Amino acid sequence: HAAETERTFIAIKPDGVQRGLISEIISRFERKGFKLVAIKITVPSKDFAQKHYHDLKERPFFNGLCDFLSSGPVIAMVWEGEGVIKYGRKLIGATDPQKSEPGTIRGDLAVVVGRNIIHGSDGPETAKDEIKLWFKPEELVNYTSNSEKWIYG
Ligand code: DGT
Ligand code: DGI
Repeated sequence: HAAETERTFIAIKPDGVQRGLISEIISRFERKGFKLVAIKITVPSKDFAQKHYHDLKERPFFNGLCDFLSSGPVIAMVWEGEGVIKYGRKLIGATDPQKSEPGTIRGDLAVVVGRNIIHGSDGPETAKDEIKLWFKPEELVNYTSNSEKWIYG
């Protein structure tokens, strides 16, 4: 049903991993009612980080940002659910944690833009591209969660 129509790419960056926030972040998506369909821990290469952030390559912070993403383990995930792309961004909060609302992941757990602990796809096209960049098709798991009927009715 509708729960299987939309997927987004979410990554906990090296700062989130080092600060012990993996379970905190995962639980926010899980408790909302979204479904985890892929997950891995990986240290992206600099080249890979540049591919991930290719849209930002003209920005002055691009090099530092790619160095940072490739500086340690990242938790890469695909989450599924109705409206998960847009609502995932809402759970994450504004790019600059000084501007993210309390109650959001960045608002509650981060302070500066260069260490904003999490990435989420910003639209259907980037979601598709990022899932393809980070995961092989066979790494995505199709399953029905027992709670779906209680989440979607
Ligand atoms: P770090 O790793 O926290 O010690 O600091 P940086 O400077 O290595 O890391 P980052 O990603 O904040 O910045 C990379 C470079 O980009 C750094 O030389 C400063 C520059 N930069 C960062 N944000 C901005 C910005 O908003 N505007 C301009 N013009 N440059 C920026
Ligand atoms: O999708 P977002 O992560 O919310 O935002 P984005 O795609 O515009 O930027 C990607 C990342 O780049 C962001 O999570 C942190 C970094 N970034 C964005 N704007 C700035 C920045 N880093 C620095 N240092 N300065 C910025 O102005």
